[in-house]
Amino acid sequence: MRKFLSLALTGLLIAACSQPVPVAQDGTDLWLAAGRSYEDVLASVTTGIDPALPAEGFHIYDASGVRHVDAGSEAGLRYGIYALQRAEVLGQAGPGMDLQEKPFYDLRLLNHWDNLDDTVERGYAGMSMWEWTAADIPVERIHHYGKLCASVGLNGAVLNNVNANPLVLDAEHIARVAKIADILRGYGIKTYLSIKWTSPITLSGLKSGDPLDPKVRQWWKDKAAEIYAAIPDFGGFLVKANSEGQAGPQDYGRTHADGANMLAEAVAPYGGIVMWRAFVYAPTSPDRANQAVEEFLPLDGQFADNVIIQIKNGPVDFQPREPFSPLFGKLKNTKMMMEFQVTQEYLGFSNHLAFHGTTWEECLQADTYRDGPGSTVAKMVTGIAGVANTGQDSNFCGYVFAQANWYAYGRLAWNPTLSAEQIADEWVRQTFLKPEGMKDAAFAKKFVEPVKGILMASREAVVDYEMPLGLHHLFGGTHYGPAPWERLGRPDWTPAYYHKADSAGIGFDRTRAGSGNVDQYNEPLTSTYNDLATCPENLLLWFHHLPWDYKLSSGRDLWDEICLHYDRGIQTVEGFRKTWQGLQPYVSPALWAETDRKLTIQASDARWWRDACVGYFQTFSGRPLPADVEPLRTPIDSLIYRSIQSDRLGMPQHDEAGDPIILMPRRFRRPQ
Ligand code: GCV
Repeated sequence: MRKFLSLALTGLLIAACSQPVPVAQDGTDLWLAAGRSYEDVLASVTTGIDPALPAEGFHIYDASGVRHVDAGSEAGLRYGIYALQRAEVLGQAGPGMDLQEKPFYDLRLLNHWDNLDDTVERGYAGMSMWEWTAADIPVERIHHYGKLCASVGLNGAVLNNVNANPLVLDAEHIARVAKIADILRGYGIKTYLSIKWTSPITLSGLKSGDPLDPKVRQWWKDKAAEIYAAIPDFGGFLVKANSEGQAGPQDYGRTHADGANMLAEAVAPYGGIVMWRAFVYAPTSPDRANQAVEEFLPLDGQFADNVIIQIKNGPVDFQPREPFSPLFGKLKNTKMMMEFQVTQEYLGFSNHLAFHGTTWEECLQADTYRDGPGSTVAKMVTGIAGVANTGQDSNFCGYVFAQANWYAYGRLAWNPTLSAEQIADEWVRQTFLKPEGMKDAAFAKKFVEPVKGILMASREAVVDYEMPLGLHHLFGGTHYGPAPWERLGRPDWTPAYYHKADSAGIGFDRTRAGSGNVDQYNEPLTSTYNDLATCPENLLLWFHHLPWDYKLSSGRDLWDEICLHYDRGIQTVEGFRKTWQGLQPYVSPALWAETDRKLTIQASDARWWRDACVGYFQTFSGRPLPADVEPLRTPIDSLIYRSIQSDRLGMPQHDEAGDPIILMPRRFRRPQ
């Protein structure tokens, strides 16, 4: 008996000793957490600049037992060292390693929507990371940012919001921007600025902003000279003009091309560029999705060589799912640039786990058929920009899983053919430290794989619980919660404009019989989208208005299918929570608890979305919920016209249980 007890105790002891011990980390290293430091990797290899290699390219190889990293430039060398560091973490840096790479795009930018008062438009990670209002620039943070960007190959940053403040071009701000540029240059990053069209009027009292007015043209030339004197490698301007109330050349009867070319002329002598946004739409149009093509196609071929048209991935506005913007398949003689949104404006801010690797993979790999089959969106664009999700938070992004989107964006900007799954795998292995005493294989199986599974399923989960089957823009004012009932105000800012639900059915008719949006795509897409038999079901209600009893491929009615998708979204997030619960032994307590709280909020928000949308649409469909879905948690009468309480920066508030704090509609609120 004694022998048996002692054997059992030894067994227990061994089991206890072999328990993995999570490594404490707080997420401030982001994906540079695992592996050797950049400096250690650099010190361990022989480096060389080889002008025969592409400027930003590198070659890692072994010769005579020595590891070499050669590159076309200092920037290329940096990318090579980071690539080697990543390969080491991924176990791909064994003897005989031979890796040669160069970036697919020359322009790989982050766009910061940071305001000069330090607020960040659609920022969910604290105030502006540039600290515009502080006495001096935050040197340490900017170095940290530079390292993170360089580690994924990003080489440009537009520092300020596209809804620009003209003061960014005054002498004081130019001097400040020059200091930031001096740091970023060390990481191979060029600095750019967004400009306000009316700057000559506000800053120098000019009477007009007409791009054909010689005085206006000279003002911009002088301004460019002033900027380049301070920042010799300044990248150029990003412009939002004649869009959402911003002024632009059309106010003077001129075209986008007139405006862009005037700025292009000002920066051309210095090698600068102009990124002119195609995000334009008028409230009177019957279909907002048509407008970029309507305005820009007639101008194809009229833009200067150093102008590039920056186009959002979808034709509306960074919705959880949109088809790619038809403009990508239409412009033939104009340079185009992709605009993705890294910050999660429409996907739960920094509260919801929504990995965009899959969103962007879907878009980049989509075929525009512009030059025949194989004309992917990735091949149509010559540059790429991502609206950043950074702020002053110590982890930059508000939450560890939000960092995955910055990482994924950078990796796809470097190589748009990478798969979302590979990127997810890389990010998990580089970000989360393997617990002490745990073998690589066990870590991969027990932690990396399940977390990767969460990432890969996450965007579709958001689509399901926010707006499945091609529904879009069902948001309330802050773009966080649901408001399908909203129909007051500017029509193209209201959900009712997009879902068009009535007793007959739901969806936006963009077929030839409707807004004709399908005709902006090239064949065979026009026919594919136009025809109900071939339209992909995940875009069904984007392109078609259908009766509630329309039969889907599952054999179910549209109404039932909508309910099932909302329910599936909730169940998927509940699955994430369960998986994460089981991962507690492997993750730093701080990171584990942070994510656990976020997933609790996400699951509750998913129910709020479902209750609001299904409950509201049910008032039109008049049908019961299918038997196999979770019943609504809150009846529609208690949700309609209500929104979430937000703090002064617009961050939504949740209670201890993670439930959204829902406000009474304004007219029902008791006077204070
Ligand atoms: C910077 C959407 C966002 C705005 C943003 C705009 C744009 O409308 O809600 O915050 O403004 O897009 O991309 O210009």
